[in-house]
Amino acid sequence: QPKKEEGRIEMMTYDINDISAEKRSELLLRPIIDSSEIINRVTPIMKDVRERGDAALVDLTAKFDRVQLDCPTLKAPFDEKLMQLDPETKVAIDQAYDNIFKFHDAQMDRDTLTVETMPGVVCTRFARPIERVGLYVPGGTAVLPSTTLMLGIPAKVAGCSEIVIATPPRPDGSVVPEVLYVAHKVGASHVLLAGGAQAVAAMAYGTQTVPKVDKICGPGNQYVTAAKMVAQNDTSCLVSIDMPAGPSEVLVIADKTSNPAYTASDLLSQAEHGVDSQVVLVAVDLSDDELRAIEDQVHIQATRLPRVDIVRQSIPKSYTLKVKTLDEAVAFSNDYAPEHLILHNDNPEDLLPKIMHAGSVFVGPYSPESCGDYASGTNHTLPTYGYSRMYSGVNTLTFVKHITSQQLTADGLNRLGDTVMRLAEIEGLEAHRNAVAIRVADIRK
Ligand code: HSO
Ligand code: ZN
Repeated sequence: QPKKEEGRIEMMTYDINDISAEKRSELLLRPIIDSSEIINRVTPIMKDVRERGDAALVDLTAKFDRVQLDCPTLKAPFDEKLMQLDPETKVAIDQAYDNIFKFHDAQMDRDTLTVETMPGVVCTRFARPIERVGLYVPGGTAVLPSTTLMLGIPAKVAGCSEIVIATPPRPDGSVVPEVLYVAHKVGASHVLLAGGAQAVAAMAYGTQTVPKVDKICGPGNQYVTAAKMVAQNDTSCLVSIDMPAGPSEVLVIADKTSNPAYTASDLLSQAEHGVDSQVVLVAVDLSDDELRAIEDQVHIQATRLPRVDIVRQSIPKSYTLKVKTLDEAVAFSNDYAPEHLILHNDNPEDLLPKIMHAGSVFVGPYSPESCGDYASGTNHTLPTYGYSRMYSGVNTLTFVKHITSQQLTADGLNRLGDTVMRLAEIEGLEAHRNAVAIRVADIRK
């Protein structure tokens, strides 16, 4: 590896054909999170909220957010004065809302699935909304009205009857107006001004002013994630969660046809999220000069960013992997299972059939991740940490469950009866066998 220049914002570089199998495995790993320690820290916080409700929320918000609230909850209808936006912001949110609504509305499962598996044996499946949902909108280093859109719209489309949104208050104790505007648009019933484990606990157990919910969704820091996992494992509150979450991440595949400035801009839009953001560039058969052009752009663009201090920490922890072929790139990406995958190669759409694991894919030079983060229509709450191997991002069906039903005719039961009776016999469950036998005896009389 060539020596790094002092002060240059640069990723590490590896060549897939020079590294050992161990190194390749290591590059696929995310930072290890010691969840037991974090769980030990969130458990007493959650117990406090469970026992003391709103009083605990007020105390914990004073302690962690340094904000003194009289009441932690806003109830719909929300005060219009608290959601005043400048006209351009309102137009932008409304446009994003419409696109996200369109894409998520199209995902809704409105038809009953009906299959006659045998003559007289009819099985159906139909969707019902999860009634009460809690949506966590993080605060932290950036305000995130976009996350309110990404969680609130699918919940609304699914038909959830109670939408509770939790978000940390601003330093003056007020709610971010953009968040409240979106909360209003999606028909939220409550906005809880709290963050962290205390917000999750309030929604999981309910308080004097916060309704208890059935499912908690949304990204958050390690404490939020740990609290969601604790709540999910606590059968006394009977709550489910969307998915485990880790730091946000992107993998970009770039070949000779890619625009170095575009590629760098995509790497940086991920790197600015946080010091723990994961950024990977897979460079396909690039010459030293071609790679250097991307690296130069990363450095130049990074130094101009207001969040350069965050990027200075996240970029050096990130890496470029040099590969010879597109197939090597895809194989690595599938093993990494990124949250976001950006394709800056020739005929990028041809690669899609080979992509096995990714939260969301951004195809070609004019599809920056930023569009999916905000406004094109897809959801930005996506599986991180390699969980895109088995989890989908948040979507309309996140807020829906399915019920199945069946109806057999006498003829159907007559045809199926012997099979069921035989299987019941094998399992030694005589009452099961009898429930069929008693009917079949009548039918066959
Ligand atoms: N890229 C983030 C989402 C986001 N970006 C919100 C900007 N605002 C995680 O997918
Ligand atoms: Zn983003």
